[in-house]
Amino acid sequence: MRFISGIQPSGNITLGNYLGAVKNFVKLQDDPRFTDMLVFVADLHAITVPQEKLELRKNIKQLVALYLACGLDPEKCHIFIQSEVPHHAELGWCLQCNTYIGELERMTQYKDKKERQVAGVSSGLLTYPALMAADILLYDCDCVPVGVDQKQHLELTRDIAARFNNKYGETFKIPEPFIPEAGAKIMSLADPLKKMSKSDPNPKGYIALLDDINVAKKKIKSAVTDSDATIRYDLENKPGISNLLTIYSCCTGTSLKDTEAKFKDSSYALFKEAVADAVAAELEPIQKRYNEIINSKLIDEVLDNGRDYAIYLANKKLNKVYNKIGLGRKR
Ligand code: AQP
Repeated sequence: MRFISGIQPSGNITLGNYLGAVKNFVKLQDDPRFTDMLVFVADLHAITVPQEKLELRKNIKQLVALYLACGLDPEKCHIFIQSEVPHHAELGWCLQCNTYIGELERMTQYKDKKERQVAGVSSGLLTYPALMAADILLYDCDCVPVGVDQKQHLELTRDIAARFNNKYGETFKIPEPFIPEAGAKIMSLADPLKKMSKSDPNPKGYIALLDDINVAKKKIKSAVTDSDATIRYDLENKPGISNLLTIYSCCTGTSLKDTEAKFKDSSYALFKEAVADAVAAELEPIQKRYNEIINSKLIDEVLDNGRDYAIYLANKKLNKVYNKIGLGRKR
């Protein structure tokens, strides 16, 4: 089976991106069901909202180094930058022409991000899911590991693929979502009703993988909780504590049930201390490897190989799509 997934270089990669996505990719590398893996840097998606040029370039490189530092192995997984494979944008356009505006307007991420834009909403923010569909359908992927927040986009990808197949004949494989059992949605530390996001203007809401360890610990210790003083998993009434239980569970590999039992008689202060230590233990080795990789030649080598492989696969699929639609001359 083949899988693909990507992350936008739209800021500093957070603990949410790591626990909901990257940590899962690393596990899947050793799952014998997966014989081919593609992980990319979704830079075309990042420009749906304004990005500063130098910051974007820095974030792209940083994300590749973090993929490697978190344990993605270029021997097992092809890593590439989306904009270096132009087929994504080309297929994205074809799929956009087979997607209805009403479908795009229903996407909750579009509605949320639209509200946050102060200086105008780009049409790319609306059409983003058609490009995401192209990212996946180009490679005949069997499944896409994502956090819960991307489930709706993946369902739209399946609808777009089925519609295209109906209209033009069998072209795309219909992919399945692959959502981790735990960590699928890590919440903001400043507002546990909101998802932890790398573009959150309030840095207290997220832990970046490259945050100074003491800063990261401090953010956990000042995470918003409640005044009820009992530690139990209750998303509705205790979202802050539930989020910290999830973070501890994902970082240490302890089940949620065992984590709850372990801390049921703790004070909030001791519990937060333990969560902060667990996060620090997860971040420290990643940061050490990151510092070894960020200025090495490995990044370009990995990206060149990943790009070439992605282009090889994408070319075949795009030719098929153009022939089915009747674009250009027969290829
Ligand atoms: N809080 C989260 N908990 C679990 N998983 C998460 N993901 C994102 N946030 C969480 C998963 O990370 C992957 C990459 O996401 P993305 O960068 O493509 O877009 P996003 O979902 O919009 O992530 P952010 O951090 O919220 O980015 P911005 O702030 O730029 O919008 C996906 O698999 C996602 O599910």
